[in-house]
Amino acid sequence: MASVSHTDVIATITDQAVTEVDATQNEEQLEAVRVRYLGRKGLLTAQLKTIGDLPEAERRDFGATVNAAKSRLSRQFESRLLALQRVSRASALTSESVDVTLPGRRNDRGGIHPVTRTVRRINEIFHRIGFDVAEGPEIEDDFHNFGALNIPIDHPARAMHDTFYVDDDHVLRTHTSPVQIRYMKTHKPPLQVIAPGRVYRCDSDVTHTPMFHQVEGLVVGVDVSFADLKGVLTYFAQEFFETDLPLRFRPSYFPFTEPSAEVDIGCIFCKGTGCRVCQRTGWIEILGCGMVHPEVFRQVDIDNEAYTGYAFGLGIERVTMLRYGVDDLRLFFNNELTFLSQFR
Ligand code: 2NM
Repeated sequence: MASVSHTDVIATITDQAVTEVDATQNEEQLEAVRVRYLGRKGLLTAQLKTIGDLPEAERRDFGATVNAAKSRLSRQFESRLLALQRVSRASALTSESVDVTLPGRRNDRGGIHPVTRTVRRINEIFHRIGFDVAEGPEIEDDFHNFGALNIPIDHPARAMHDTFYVDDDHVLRTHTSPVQIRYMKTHKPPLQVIAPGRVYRCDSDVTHTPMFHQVEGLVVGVDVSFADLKGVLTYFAQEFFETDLPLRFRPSYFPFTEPSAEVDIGCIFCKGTGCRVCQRTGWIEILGCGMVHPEVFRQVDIDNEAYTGYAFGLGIERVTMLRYGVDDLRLFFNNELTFLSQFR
């Protein structure tokens, strides 16, 4: 009778174990159940240890019963383990999946600042017709920025309220003419050069920024005339604005040129009929120019009997505004991407 009750106990334990195995929700719970029944101190393992209590004749059958129960339970564990692994792999596949159809995150692309674009365009146009491109320091001494340019000591341009002074003898250059002065001291005529770059004036309102950009041009040679100046500037304006526009030269005054002129182009917005941009005149001023003053040549040791020359200067921001239809100078200096990204 004893063996029957032992076999019943094993069947009960095994049925209970199978029920618990099937109820597990994850591998951790399953492993806990396995340890409780099949571990070294597990319930079924403990049954096997009672074999010594049985009569000799019953031990064989009992051992076989326990081993059969253990392998039944082991198979049950294996299949439950596979089932749980299938479930957890399936849920990992959904939760860890990557939607390859989602659009990627783009890197923003930089662009060339409109002022830089204009400088490059102007350099190209003049380079094509034989001009050299020169640069120079932004801090200049009084001689290169004023003296050599025939600008008298008491000229209003030298006043503290127009010029940024670094010290008694140095200023932030107020134009790129000092680059031309340096160029004439290091190059013999004939020469043709443009000097683009930053310039500084103590001025700040809706139409003036304390730093802006200029390009100045200079040609020196034998018999260089005002007609040559008109020809080159007309060519430049038509290349730059990509249209066959008229030029108008109005007499003006600069200390470093004589005669001097201011140059207007026919309004590119109304074609000369009169609009808001040209203030109903049909003309827009874009540059200043003239024949280099003999005193300037004397300052840089160029023989003003043998040579003549012309020079001109224009504001980069101004012609950039005209070319792209920009109506506010400050947009060039705000660094607003909504504005700048239109120039990519
Ligand atoms: C201008 C207008 C007229 C100019 C003169 C010189 C130099 F160095 F040769 F004398 N460079 N640039 C010049 C002449 C600049 O800007 C409105």
